[in-house]
Amino acid sequence: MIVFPGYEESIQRVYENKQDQVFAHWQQLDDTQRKKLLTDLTAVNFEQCAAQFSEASSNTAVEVQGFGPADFIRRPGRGGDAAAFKQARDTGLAHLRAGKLCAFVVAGGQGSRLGYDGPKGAFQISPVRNKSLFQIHTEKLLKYSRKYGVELPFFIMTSQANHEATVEHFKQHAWFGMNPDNIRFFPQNMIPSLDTAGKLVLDGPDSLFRNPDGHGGSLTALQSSGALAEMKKRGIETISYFQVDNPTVAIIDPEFIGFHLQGAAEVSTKVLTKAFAEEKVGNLVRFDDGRTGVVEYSDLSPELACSTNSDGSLRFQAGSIGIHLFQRDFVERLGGSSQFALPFHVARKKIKAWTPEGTSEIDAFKFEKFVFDALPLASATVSLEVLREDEFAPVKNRDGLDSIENSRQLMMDQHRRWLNERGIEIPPTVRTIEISPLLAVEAADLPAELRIPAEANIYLD
Ligand code: UD2
Repeated sequence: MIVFPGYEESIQRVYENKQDQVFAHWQQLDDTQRKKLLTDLTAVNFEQCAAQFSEASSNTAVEVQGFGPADFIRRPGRGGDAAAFKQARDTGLAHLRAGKLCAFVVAGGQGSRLGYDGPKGAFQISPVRNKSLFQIHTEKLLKYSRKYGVELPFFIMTSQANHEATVEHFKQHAWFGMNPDNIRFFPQNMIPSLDTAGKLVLDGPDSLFRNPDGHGGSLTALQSSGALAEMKKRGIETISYFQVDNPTVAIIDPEFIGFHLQGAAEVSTKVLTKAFAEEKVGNLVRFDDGRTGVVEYSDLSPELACSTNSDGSLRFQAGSIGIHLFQRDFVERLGGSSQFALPFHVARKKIKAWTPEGTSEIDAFKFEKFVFDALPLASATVSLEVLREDEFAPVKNRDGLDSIENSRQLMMDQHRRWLNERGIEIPPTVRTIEISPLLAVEAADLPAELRIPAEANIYLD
């Protein structure tokens, strides 16, 4: 057994769990490297690794049974009750104006799929001014804040890969006008990947191969980073959760908040009608025991995804788009109890593993938590329908589906619709158009007397 002062217990645990292959090159390491490797190993939860491996290797793919489609609140004009929406709005506004809301974005991802080497949130996307996703979201919050006369703190989950670059992006742009005291960054946790024999893998002589623990890890990271405690101190009761890659998300939505509160929900979620059967969004389901949940597109068989009702509509038509509300005390309960822990989803992927003989590609298991697995753990949930054109323009890929171009076009379409709604004429010369969130986060914010010059590129602020 190797020895290193101060790490006796950790070393023993590594041997007890038969993971001492990570010490094969011990003699070649200097003391700094040894300490670094042992620090990584000290953070490993070996029991959890063993349980994850046993599940991953037993090949128990998620069984596509035991659930059916779930119901949701429909919008007025699509079967919903306009009076209920008005009432929900009033309830939501009161909660919001009382300072009980904050915004929370999961932004651990990198822009690699967009061909951008940096935090995804720093990717520049707006059609005229080329604002980054972070700028759009922050300016929206500033606008909501002014509009509703209340401070709206912004919590941002980063990852180890992009934490510093994210903070730097905000610093360089003077926090996009927001008071930095109201912005809090914290990185998500990482967990070890395992090879197909359940062994820990190295990604360098002194470091374990680890991957971010998924956006489901955000709920534990909120707790461990102290963000939840800060929310409590600020009197925040409800967390408005969204994904960084969606520039049209209505971050603060009084109707959604109102329905959430009226339903005494601990978690609520927004859904839209899927564009096609196998669209890459989660599927809103009702489990046989009555609980609501989401089954990820990759876990729903093509047969079920494509199954239809007698009128030809999709059986699983409600798609989850990663917009949720969480009660703070529910997240506290989740973070503080292993009973409520979210399950891990496993993906078999190629990874670059380091060994003393060199680096090579190997098959490995990566583990991730999905935040929507919190839904079935809640005592009550609310699912609200939104319109795709109002709230969903994800930018995922350089080209093809959910492309950069698509997302820009959807933003422009939304802004054109707002102007039309307000009766503001758009001259035929206009090719690209962008409304600053600081001017409007919905049509009603636009001054009806606004005049648009006959030019090609229009930016309204
Ligand atoms: C996600 C949803 C899908 C649908 C779709 C809508 C999951 C598993 N899938 O699919 O159901 O709602 O979005 O756009 O939720 N992130 C982190 N840390 C992580 C992993 C992800 O911060 O460890 C962030 C990431 O920066 C992004 C968001 O979570 O903002 C979504 O992640 P994704 O792009 O991997 O999810 P996707 O598109 O497969």
